[in-house]
Amino acid sequence: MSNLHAKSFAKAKKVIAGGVNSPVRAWKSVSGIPHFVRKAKGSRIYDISGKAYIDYVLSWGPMILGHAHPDVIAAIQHEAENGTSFGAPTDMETQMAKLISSAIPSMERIRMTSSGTEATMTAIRLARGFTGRKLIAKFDGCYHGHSDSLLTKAGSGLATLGIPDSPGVPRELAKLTLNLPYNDLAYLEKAFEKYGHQLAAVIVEPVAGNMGVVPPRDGFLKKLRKLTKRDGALLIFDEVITGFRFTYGGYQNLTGIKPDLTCLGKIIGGGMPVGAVGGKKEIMESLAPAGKIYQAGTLSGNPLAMRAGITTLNLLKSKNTSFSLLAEKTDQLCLDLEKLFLKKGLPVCINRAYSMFTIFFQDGPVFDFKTAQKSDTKLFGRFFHGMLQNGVWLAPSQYEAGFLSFSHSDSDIAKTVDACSKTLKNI
Ligand code: KE4
Repeated sequence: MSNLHAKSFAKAKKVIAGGVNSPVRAWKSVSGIPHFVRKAKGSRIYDISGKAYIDYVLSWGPMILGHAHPDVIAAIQHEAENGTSFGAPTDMETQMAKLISSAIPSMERIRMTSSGTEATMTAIRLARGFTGRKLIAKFDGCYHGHSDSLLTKAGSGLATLGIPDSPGVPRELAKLTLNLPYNDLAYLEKAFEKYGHQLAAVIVEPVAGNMGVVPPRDGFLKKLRKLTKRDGALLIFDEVITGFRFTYGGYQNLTGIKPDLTCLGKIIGGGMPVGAVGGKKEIMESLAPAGKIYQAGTLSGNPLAMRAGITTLNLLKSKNTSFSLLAEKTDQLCLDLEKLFLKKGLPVCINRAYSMFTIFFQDGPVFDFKTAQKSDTKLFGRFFHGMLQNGVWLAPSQYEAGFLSFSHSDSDIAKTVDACSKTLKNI
C-alpha cells in the first residue's frame, strides 16, 4: 500500500514543487512517504488505498462539523448551479459579513479574502497605513501565513523545517518585525518601553496553535491589550484557527479582550478557500475603495465559499451549546492518553485548549516556542507513524495542533486510545 503513495508522490514531484502544494503535507519532519488522500467523511479520512483513519488534522482545522457534512455539500452543489464566480458583489457576501460581525461584535466591518495569509497580510498593511508607523511585532512560534513581514521565526511549517527566517524575505523588511517570546509579560513590558510608540500593530494567536497548542498565560493578553492601547499600536488577534473553534464566535468572546482587528479563516469557509479581516469601522474604512489602503482579490467573497461558510456558521450557531461538550471530549481523550504514556513511563506534556490539543514528547511545561522545541521530534515521528499504522491520522509535525470535530464519536475516542496503547507497545 505504501508503494501506492510512493508512486503518487513520485508523479507529483515531477510537476508540483516538492510534490505538495503546502510544505507540511510532505511529512518532512516525520520522514516517510506522505499519504495521498482519496476522500473524507465525518471523522474519517480515506487514503488512495481505501484505508480509513480517524482524522485529527481536519484539514488543519476547518472541518469542525466533520468532513463532507451533507448540508454543506448540498449547499455547495446547489450554489454551483448558479455559477462559481462573478467578480461582482452578491447579497451572500453581506449575509456572511453580518453573520460574522453579529457573532464577533469587534468586527464592525469585514473584508473577505481567499486565505488566512491574505487576511493577516491585509491586517498588517491596514495597521501600518492607519497608524503611519512601520514597525510591527509578532511572537516566536506563532504563524500567521506566509506574507514577507510575518515570515520571521514563524512557528508552523518553517519551525518544522527548521528554517527560522525564510530565504527571499528582504532583511530590510524582516527588521521591521519585532519577534517577542510568547507568554513573557516582563519581556513584553521591556519591548514596549523601547518600541511601543513606534509599533503599528502587534499580531498574536490568542491561543497559539502553530508551535503546538500553547494557551496564553493568565494576564498575557490583557497586558498586551493595555500596552497596545497605551502606546497607540493596534492589537490584531489572528483567530484563523480559533475563530468559531471554541465557541460560536472568537476566543475574544470568551476572554472579553477586544482587539482592534481580527483575522479569520478555515472554519468560516467550511472547507472552501476563505479568509477574513475585520475590526473597528474607522480602521476598516481606510481600505480601498472607501479609503486609500489598497487590498483586493479576484475570488474574495466567492459565492461557493460564501455558501459553504454561511451553511457552516448556521449549523454551528445551532450547536452553540455543544462546544463545551466538544471541549470535554477533547479533555477526556487527552486524560486517557496521558494515562497510557504514564503507564509506559514515557514523558509527555499534552497541552489542550477546548477542542485542540498537542502531545509534546517531553516532560514540559510547554508555554512558549523555546520550551516547545525541547520536544523529542524523532520520538514524535515514531509515534506519528505508529498511530497511522493503527488507523489514526495525526498532524505530521510536533509543532501543530490536533483537532476534534462534532462528528468524532465516543467510539472514535475509544479507538484512538486503543491505537495509542498498541503504538506504545512498539515505540
Ligand atoms: P492560510 O493562508 O494557510 O489559509 O492561513 C494562514 C494561517 C494564518 N494564521 C494562522 C493562525 C494559521 O494557523 C494559518 C495556517 N495554518 C497552517 C497550519 N497550522 C495551515 C496548514 C498549511 O500551511 O499547510
